Amino acid sequence: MPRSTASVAFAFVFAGFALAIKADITVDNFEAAPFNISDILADDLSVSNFQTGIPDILGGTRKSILQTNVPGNVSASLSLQSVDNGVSVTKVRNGDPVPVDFDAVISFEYGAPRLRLNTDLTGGGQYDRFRISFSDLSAPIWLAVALGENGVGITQNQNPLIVTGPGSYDLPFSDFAFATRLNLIHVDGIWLGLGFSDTPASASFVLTDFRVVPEPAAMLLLGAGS
Ligand SMILES: [Ca+2]
Ligand SMILES: [Ca+2]
Repeated sequence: MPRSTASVAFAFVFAGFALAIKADITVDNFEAAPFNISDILADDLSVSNFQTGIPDILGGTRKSILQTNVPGNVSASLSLQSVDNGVSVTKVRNGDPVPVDFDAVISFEYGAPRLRLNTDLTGGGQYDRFRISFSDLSAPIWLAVALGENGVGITQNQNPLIVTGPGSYDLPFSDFAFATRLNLIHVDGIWLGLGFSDTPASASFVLTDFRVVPEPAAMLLLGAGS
């Protein structure tokens, strides 16, 4: 009975699609709103870029902030040319200045302070971690995520995540210190920070995705139950 087989197959496709949609929250997939910014030490200030109305990202706004802390330069650009686009970030340090914590840092802000996301990051208890993906990385970088709730405060992951190569890195919510009593179901702002260390003098990475996902085992159970 070809027709009923087809409807059954269709039902499975739709069921799979519904699960895929519920399987995570895209904070930013870097698939829209290209930009290009760069910074040099000269003014000792950061350079930023604020974009609004971006489809498919949480809250629809992205603020990108870039700063070099040593003589040299750092640049970031998002161009939409590949299947999985990402922000390409490159730092170059001139000479051997007195070492600082980071040669250069880049961060991305979603929501606060200009917008209150008021988002339930757990998706009703489904999700328990951030997942950040890189398609390219020439030297280790430091990664941190901070969360803000309006009128409550800000909290950050306690153990900095060191990114050592291309791939996806998980940051469980359990790694955040909730001393400020920030509630994961009322998150207003999300901040992702990435820092270049002082070795080597030049380095680069491509950040392709930033999302909230379930515990991997929970996802397997979900798949088994479908
Ligand atoms: Ca500067
Ligand atoms: Ca992407």
